[in-house]
Amino acid sequence: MTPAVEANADGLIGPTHSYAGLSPGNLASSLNKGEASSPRAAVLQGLKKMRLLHDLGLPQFVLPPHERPNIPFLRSLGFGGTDAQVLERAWKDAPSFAAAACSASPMWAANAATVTPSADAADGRLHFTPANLVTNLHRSLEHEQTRRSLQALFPDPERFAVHDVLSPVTHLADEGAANHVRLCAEHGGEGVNLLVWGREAWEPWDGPYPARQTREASETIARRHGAGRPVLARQGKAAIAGGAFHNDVVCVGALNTLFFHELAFEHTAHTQDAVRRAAEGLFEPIFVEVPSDDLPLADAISSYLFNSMLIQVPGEDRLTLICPIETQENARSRAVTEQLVGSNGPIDRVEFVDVRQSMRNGGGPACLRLRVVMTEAELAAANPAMRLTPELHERLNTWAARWYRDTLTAHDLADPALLDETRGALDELTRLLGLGGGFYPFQRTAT
Ligand code: SUG
Repeated sequence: MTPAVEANADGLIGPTHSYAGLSPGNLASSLNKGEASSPRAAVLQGLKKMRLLHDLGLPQFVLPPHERPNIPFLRSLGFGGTDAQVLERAWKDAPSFAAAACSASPMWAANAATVTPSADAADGRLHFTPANLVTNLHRSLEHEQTRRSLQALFPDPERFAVHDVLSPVTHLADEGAANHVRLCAEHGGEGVNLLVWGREAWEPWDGPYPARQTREASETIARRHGAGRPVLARQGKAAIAGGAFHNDVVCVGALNTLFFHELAFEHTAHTQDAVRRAAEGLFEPIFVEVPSDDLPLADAISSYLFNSMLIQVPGEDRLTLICPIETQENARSRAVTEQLVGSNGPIDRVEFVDVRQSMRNGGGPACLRLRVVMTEAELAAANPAMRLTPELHERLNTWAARWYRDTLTAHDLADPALLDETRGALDELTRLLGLGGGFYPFQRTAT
């Protein structure tokens, strides 16, 4: 076995971070629609979380925001003229498309891709399939640039396989790592890949909210990555109806521990048995299930207890749960964390982080990061300019303070000055992260 560590690649929150109510079934997104946002506070909160993980000793990478407003998309809808005119006309004639074109949703890197570490892959490479995110228009605009970011971060094809997105059709609707949990004895050892889906490709769907992942999408990814020991499990229908639009809203796992809400899976006992069988000869899974009686689903979702990062701090035996501050503010969720720490179970520490700006769009600490299990050689082959160091952290803080607006309303998104600001910010970022020329569409076309 080649030893490996768990790295995180977080989506750097973009300058158009806003509350546009774009995601049905994501209760926070709907609830906060139309509120003013603070892009500057948002990006600084995200950077602070990245810094915490770095300081705890986990390798931390930065995934750049995408170009928004997405002028090429608006042009594809037939809007013409200068870029400023395109934006203005789109907001006037097709405001829903314009709002989608402005979303900073690539920040939620747990949806960037599904990852298979080299220890699990048939060909010994580290695999990524960018998620097509077809369920929501604004998110379906991400995968092309996401693929470019992943290729910039993981450039060596001998070690890394960055696949094409699954065909962007509803039958293969895919939301990436938010619906995948890898369990193992040690990061570098072989693992069990739990892939959670919400509906089948041809199943008539009658839930109140969309089920964003199909079984066929999960199966396809396992097949193309050559992922060993896949376990397919159905997301609880009641969980989706209650606002768990991704499995990671009600479940998180690390090493041999799966921490989840009673309603997370449609067939809980069956799922546990399947994980146990798949883990035979490797490890004994530990299931930490929180019953609805202790924590009603509505509290789990509003407080995002399970959208926490479950990590092993280097040098420690047991696990640390990094929760959003909203978990601490909810008496029932806080009680669960206290019970965990006091129970002598697998989780012995809880930390709280403030990512409120992202939380108000339904994105907790776990949504903001893509977990990538990496060997020393893979770490050495990753783009060093995209790895967070205290110096880069400092530079990004300064950069954000210079370019990002303190407040942003829906009205401001139509402001042509925002185009110049966001492009100025991204141009500078391209240099800070060593992304090379022509990384963004606006850098490839004369305006
Ligand atoms: O896809 N919110 C995102 C939140 C993604 C959270 N990710 C994970 N659970 N891994 C979504 O629903 C809201 C944007 C808006 O309404 O302005 C949004 O896209």
